[in-house]
Amino acid sequence: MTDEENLQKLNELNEKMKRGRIITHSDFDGLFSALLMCEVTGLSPDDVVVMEPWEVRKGEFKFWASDFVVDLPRPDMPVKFWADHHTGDSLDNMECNDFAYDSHAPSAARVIFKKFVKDFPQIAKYERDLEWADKIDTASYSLEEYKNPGVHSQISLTLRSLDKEWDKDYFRTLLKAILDKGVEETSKNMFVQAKFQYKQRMVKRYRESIQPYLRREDGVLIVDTREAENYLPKGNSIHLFSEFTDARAAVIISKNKFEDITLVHVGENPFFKDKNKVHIGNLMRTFGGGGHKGVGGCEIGSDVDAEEVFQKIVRVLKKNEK
Ligand SMILES: [Mn+2]
Repeated sequence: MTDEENLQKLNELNEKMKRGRIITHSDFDGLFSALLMCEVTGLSPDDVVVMEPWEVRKGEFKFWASDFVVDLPRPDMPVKFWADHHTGDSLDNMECNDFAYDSHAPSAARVIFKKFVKDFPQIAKYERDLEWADKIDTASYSLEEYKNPGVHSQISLTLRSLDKEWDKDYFRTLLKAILDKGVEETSKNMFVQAKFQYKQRMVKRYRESIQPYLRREDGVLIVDTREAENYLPKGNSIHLFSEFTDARAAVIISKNKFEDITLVHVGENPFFKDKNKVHIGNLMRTFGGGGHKGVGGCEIGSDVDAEEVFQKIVRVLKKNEK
């Protein structure tokens, strides 16, 4: 690169740093949080960075003071704006940030909407979509709605594939489309529909492939794939409860052999929430993870006895006390 090109790159970066970025989570709530922030800040989907909560907690990502961070844990440095609703973040030393935090809000998008709708009435049109951001983030839909997903759930299902980098491009493309023509039209897109159909086939395959690793202890479903030889499709506890409607909660434990990390995902039965009394997010926090009342997870490093942690989690869920 010539000096002139270098200088141009630097100037571009400088401009970008002045404007800031929208840093968001890769799920449906993250999508809508970013959408609202695009409307409020005037930033474009190209300024959106998609991340996972654990990437923020790791502390390796370099935030800018000009960033808007949404539906993610609080960054370890002051940013321009932060909004979230997950339990587990401390609000100490917040003087330097503008922020919106409500651990009881059903979605981060809801937190953002509440904060800005008065000053930015153009976001009022997303009211109905937000109800779905709430529903999807808290898994508050009915068994019927799960079996026959509407447009919002369809889009939500398409957000994650096995290719993370590609997912990020897709996320920004979706943002552009929704800003342009709304959820309904976007969901009809041939490409979105193809992804949705594919995902549904994957869910079916997930259910089939975990059968040998699935057991039931009292009202708790356990999927333990730590010893699985073959690659298994990724799935989520919600896909189990449509079959086992009378189970209270599910624990999915797997191992990332490359990084020597044990992953635990816990979810309550979303179709019968009142059955499970345990606050799963709080339970996960005691093991360095996090989440909400009804869903959470943690990563166990090789320095900790994963089996012991796993047994503890199962014991608490079986006891089923508040
Ligand atoms: Mn969220």
